[in-house]
Amino acid sequence: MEPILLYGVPAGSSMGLIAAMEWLGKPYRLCRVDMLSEMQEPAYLRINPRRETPVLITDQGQVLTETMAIANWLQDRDTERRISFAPRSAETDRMHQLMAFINTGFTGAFVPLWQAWEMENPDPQVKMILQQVGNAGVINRHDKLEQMVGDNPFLLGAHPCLADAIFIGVARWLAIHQVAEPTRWPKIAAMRERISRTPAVSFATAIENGETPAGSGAFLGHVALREVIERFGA
Ligand SMILES: N[C@@H](CCC(=O)N[C@@H](CS)C(=O)NCC(=O)O)C(=O)O
Repeated sequence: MEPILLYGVPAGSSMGLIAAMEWLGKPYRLCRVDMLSEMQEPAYLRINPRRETPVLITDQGQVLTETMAIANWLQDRDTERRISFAPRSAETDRMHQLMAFINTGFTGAFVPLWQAWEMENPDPQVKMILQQVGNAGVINRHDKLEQMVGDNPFLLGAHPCLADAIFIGVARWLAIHQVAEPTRWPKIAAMRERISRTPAVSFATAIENGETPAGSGAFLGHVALREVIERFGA
């Protein structure tokens, strides 16, 4: 079977993994998960007991959670090195370094902002503190990433790789939460712009928006979440 990537809407980080699937160019399917409704249902816990996206159903029908594990699965199957580099190379080490930074501190800095955003009947003081902590963390992590981004067109050179995929799924959260002007970090802003203009990211964004874009040809269609849970859930 083809692997199935479960991606979360609205604005899930998993959008970047859809782009990675496109760059990889091997057949895959998608499963759309509304994080505000479907993911809150008890049935979703059969797929991910931590109630999160992304999730990959592998070609062996195994459920694989966690962005870094899914990225590693893709890297292992990237025999043509379209989104990764030779094992044990300096580029691979650097790619893993950037992926780890983006998936941990950089992504995690937004958590208080999402918590404030999701609060029902919020206590204004609690909400304000969450926003202050979130804004400070996001600014700090952007300062650090700005120092790490080189002068290449993409994070690791002339072509996008898994690090660009993980970055682009999260980079838009800066604007969503209106933390600061993106131009405050010119290298990050230029990188985001370049990655966003790739056909794979346009495709992934259109998929998120519920459109039916023409992609690379690797995408074989959606599978309903109910079917995924029935077939692959615990
Ligand atoms: N450690 C997980 C975190 C994934 C994650 O934070 N997913 C978000 C969407 S981008 C989510 O599912 N959030 C659900 C929620 O917090 O309600 C990973 O790296 O895959």
